Amino acid sequence: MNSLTAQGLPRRTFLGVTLGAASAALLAACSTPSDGSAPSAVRRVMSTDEAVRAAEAARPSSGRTVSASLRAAPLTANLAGKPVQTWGYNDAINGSLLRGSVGDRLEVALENALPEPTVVHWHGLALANDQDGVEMLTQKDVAAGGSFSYGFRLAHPGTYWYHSHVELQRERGLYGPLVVDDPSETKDWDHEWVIVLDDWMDGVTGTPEDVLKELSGGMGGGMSGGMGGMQHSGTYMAMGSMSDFLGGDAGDVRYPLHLFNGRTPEDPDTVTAKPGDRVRLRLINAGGDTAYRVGAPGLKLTVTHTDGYPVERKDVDAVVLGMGERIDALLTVPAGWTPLMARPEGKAGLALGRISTGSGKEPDPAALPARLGGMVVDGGQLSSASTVRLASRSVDVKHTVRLTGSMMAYDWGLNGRRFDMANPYEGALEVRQGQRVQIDFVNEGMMWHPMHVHGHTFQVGDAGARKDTVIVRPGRTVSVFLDADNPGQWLYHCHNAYHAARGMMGVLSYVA
Ligand SMILES: [Cu+2]
Repeated sequence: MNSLTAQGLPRRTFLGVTLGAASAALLAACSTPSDGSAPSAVRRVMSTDEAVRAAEAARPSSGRTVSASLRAAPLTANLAGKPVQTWGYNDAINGSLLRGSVGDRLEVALENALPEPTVVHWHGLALANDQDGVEMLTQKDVAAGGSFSYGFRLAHPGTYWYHSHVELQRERGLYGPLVVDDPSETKDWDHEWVIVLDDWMDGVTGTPEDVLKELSGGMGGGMSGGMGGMQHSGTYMAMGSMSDFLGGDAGDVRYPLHLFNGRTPEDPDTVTAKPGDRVRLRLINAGGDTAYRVGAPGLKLTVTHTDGYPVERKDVDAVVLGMGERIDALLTVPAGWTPLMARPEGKAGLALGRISTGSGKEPDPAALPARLGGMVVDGGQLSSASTVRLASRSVDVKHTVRLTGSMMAYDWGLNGRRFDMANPYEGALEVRQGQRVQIDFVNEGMMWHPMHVHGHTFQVGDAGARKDTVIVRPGRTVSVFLDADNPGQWLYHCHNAYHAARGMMGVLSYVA
């Protein structure tokens, strides 16, 4: 059952560095090509290099600075009528909305009041490499009780988000939305609704660490003699979560709650509007192991953007977002109450928000349809707007990334390798500034993966959407293209928190 692991690949060579030696990852190192050929000496473009500063200086500048602060700390939230101990930014699950315009410099003062180190990653932004917030690779961890000042230019408009890049911290409440406005955009909507969805278990049935411990035992943990394993189901492990839309296993983890802007359906986020108003939805999936299918029963959504970038508009009945993805859509409000539902794909549960025009009867969550059908799309199935489509040119370098591992052994990896922060460049995807890069994500397993690349917005196929996170279904290959225009060392990984925690990560490495 576990034939897709590191067979035939060279044994990992440990350099003998420890995780405490943060500087090890910040030094240029020899690389071991993924094809097993002899290591070659290359010069890596590090976050402290002049090329990184030059790229930042070349970004648009409005001359304005937007300042914000984030305090990461333990907190008590109220979920479904019960107090829940967790961690979040600025004393909330789902942190403050951070917002600026293209060209603004965003400065964020992070205070770490957690009992352990943290970092903040700015998901989807093409920013300076040394501000990307990846522990070890682009910055030293911010120690418990410490602080760090992030500062970078906002290069592109759109819907983004920020989160701790210590993966299991994100599974608490350490995330929030980030919107970059385009001053030249014509507003064809009356209201805006920023919506962050999340699968929640922390403090209710256990902790993210409890989940990872159980999952790491593998699905085979309850098997005897290799028979009957499919019946095994643990405290947290979800068995039989299947989605036709996602092509197989939908997820690994059961969740007692699904949150819509940090709230449960008993106490839903509600916006008020007039009949006929248009609402711009900015949907963000902050979940750890859950894709959400979002829609308003009986109403069409006009999809306008995914991962911040415009698409050819499309009218659909529902959208699906993998973890880390965003979709913007317009919704025209009818008179009465409009439930906006997010059903966890392949799992039971509901995240819910509502629009009210001040008349009619409030929707009963229990009476909402179990399934949102009709025309359903995910962001990776859309076409890019012509204004953001990559110029046609030949590919300079092509990398193949096999998505490997299985739920059986819970040995998720890339090209059969578990990421090792002590040796981050092993198997790195090497690129040079100015190249057109093709990355083929080849899913060899039985489960989908939302693949995310830091610091870049790739294009899916020849004319597909511009994205930074794309769903790769089992048995399928998704080819993405990007222009290597943001020098540095960038993580790329599965945005399933538990897959990433098990090592489904690698580095997109600029070399000179
Ligand atoms: Cu994954």
